[in-house]
Amino acid sequence: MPKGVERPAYDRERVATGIVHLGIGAFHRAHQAVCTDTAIARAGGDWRIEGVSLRRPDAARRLNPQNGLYTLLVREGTTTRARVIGSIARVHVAPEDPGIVRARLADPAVRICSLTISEKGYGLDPRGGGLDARHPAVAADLARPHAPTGAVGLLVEGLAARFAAEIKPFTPLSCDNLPANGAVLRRLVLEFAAHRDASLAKRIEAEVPFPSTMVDRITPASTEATYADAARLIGREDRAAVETEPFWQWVIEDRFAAGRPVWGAAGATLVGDVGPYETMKLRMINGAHTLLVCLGVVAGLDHVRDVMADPLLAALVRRHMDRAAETLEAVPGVDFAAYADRICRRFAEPAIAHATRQIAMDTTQKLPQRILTPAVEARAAGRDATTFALTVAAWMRLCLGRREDGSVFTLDDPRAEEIAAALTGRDRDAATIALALFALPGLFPEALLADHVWREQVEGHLATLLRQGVHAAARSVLAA
Ligand code: CS2
Repeated sequence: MPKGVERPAYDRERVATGIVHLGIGAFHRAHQAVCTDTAIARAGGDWRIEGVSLRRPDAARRLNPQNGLYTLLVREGTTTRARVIGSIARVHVAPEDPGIVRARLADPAVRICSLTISEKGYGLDPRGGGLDARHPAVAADLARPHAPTGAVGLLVEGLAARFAAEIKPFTPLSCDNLPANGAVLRRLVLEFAAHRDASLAKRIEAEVPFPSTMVDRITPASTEATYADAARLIGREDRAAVETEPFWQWVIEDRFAAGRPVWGAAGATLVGDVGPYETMKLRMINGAHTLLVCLGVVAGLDHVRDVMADPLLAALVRRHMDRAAETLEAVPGVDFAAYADRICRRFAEPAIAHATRQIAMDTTQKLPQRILTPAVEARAAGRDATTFALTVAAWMRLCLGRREDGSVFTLDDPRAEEIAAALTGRDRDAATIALALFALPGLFPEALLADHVWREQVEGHLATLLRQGVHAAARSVLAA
């Protein structure tokens, strides 16, 4: 191993598994797995991670042959630092090994089951926030609860197995960008469990904590450049390498059924209430992301940094952060203006190639918490909600699947078919497009649908986007 590459500072073989993680993608490897690696190095504890892929085998194929080890590249300016992370013990592929997740979750040594399964993995009904029985994994698991394939079904089966064997429950730990992610997961698990057996639901309700967490680290999907730099820096091929920025933040509600790693000693923040941090992060970072990527994709800008290199668009992004901040309650120790400045620097970082298409994925799953809920609040408080309206218009423009230069792209969204059906024959005129997309069941809150002034704003921005383009729309909002 070349000098200067940090390696696990502990004997991996002597550290047993304490965590099962569902959804072992790049984000987990750049965030929680790193913090856990540091925590084990600082204070020991049997807290290594067994990852689970719920669908594709890629992560297992890449990580298992190298005994779970992988390279974390941290990029900033012209520097790329490599660190080898040792916290992942192995990866299971749930579809290839049905029963493995249940077995691992029934192991008393496993005390936490964390998740990064993305917004769409939860099976959340946008209408009421409960379990969506039409979600493919939820529907399949409700039909066969003892052979689950989705996250919620697996958690319930795992908890049921623990109770049956008189083992203390593990703590489910959501690390996805959802508001009150612990409370959301709890509701879904309880509703699912109640379908199986009311007493199981009661027991989960009484005995299982569902802490919420706020996670933050910009993690672009790995590319050939990631693998090439990893190979150069560590001196061997690593197709499991991930790349990220120096900044990271993890705020965790400190309620665990059977302990946790000393994540605090590794830089995480343990608090009693994650809510204000989560709302701030979702509205300021993720909301601004959604605005800038919808515009960026349409304008043919491939990376977040390209959007931020355009002074007009960067000013618009900053304006949106300020408007988002106006909807927030105070967060201990945080100055929103300084927080926004920092996010702008992170977005603009030239060393980070974060694809606008990557973030624009699944926007229907992201709009409610990032844009629509704060828009409702801003309107109710009589505040300016123009940038929220522009974001919705930009998403509607994105839904047309063609850029300003006329080139086409595929909309990557679980509701893409519905969107395409709603737009068939209607994709020319702003008013018709807006009407069709406002009618998507469950997406827009009633308060916005009934707000004619705001709807007209959306339609107006969409008309500008269609006729004059992204820059004209940005200019008109900044001038207002
Ligand atoms: C992004 C997030 O893909 C997205 O929707 O907004 O993944 C974002 O990069 C992270 O939340 C940053 O912490």
